[in-house]
Amino acid sequence: MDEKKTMLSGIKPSGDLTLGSYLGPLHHWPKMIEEYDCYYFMADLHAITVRQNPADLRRRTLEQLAQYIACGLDPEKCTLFIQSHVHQHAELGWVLNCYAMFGELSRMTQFKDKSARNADNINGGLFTYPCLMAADILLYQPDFIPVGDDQRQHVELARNIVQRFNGVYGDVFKMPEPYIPKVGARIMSLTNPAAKMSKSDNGDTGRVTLMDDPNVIMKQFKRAITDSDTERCVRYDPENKPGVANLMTIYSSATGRSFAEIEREFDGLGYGKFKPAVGEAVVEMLRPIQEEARRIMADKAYLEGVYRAGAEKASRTAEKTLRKVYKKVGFVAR
Ligand code: AQP
Repeated sequence: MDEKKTMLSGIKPSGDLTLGSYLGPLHHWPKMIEEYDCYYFMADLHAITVRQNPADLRRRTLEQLAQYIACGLDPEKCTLFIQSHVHQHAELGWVLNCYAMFGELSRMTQFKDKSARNADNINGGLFTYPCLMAADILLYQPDFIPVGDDQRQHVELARNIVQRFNGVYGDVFKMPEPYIPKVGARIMSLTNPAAKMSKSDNGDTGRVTLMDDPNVIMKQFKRAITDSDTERCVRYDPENKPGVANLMTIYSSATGRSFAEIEREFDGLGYGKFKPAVGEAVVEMLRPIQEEARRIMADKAYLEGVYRAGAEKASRTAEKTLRKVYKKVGFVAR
């Protein structure tokens, strides 16, 4: 019998995957598939809380799948699927809407941030998407979920929903535990180290995408913000030198070197040598991923096979949970 624990994660195809998407969640995922029964998805239902160009959304969803595989997610060893292909997400999402409180949803900092950024489109989905996220998680009864620290609040909400729902109907959902990786947990914008590097910041010079040309990557790093003090030395001090700390985090993730080793390596060399070195390390880290992603993207039949098989497998698991929920709340069986 398969004793592997289950885990699940997804990324919205709301923009091209960035270095933040990679060093935050994505590069941890392949290590997980040996140990856990993993479900990874393209969260297209979540992407439409912000208006998307339909052709771009379709293209990015498939590119994201190709990039997942290129980053080491072997479809034979984990389940890769497109969220909208597994209808149980939207269905359970609705049910959970009825078990989340207006007050709880109003407190979500992401809702506040996103409504401020999309003042002309503060739609209902933006408000209730944490319920859909709870459904994404709970359908698969995972043991834990890897999340960036900005998603911690959503996992808390999912846990509240579980407590509330199980309190009424018995043990329906497994209580999910958040897993927050330590190094590389949060990659900041190269031009504004106070803001996270985001996929949807179009035209932002602070962003590096997974598929950026090496010349573009080098240019972005050469103009990255370091700090304004006169010391100009490479030292890990996130509070006083957030730009340098961000670059050190990126360099450390790309090379496997510790912060102490990096400080020694650039001792007395200043930022003029450090910034291009970070750029080169990133170019080298991404090179094999880019080549593999291009190769996979060219094989549409293969990609289609992967997402169809993934949706079938995910649906089978998700349906078991949904049926149980429908029965518990009192829906007549089909
Ligand atoms: N810069 C980042 N550093 C570390 N982790 C990051 N994540 C996103 N950006 C960084 C983590 O990626 C997971 C999935 O992200 P998502 O696309 O579902 O949501 P998001 O956090 O809203 O990502 P973006 O890039 O900021 O999207 P947009 O621009 O559309 O809002 C999450 O675990 C997240 O922490």
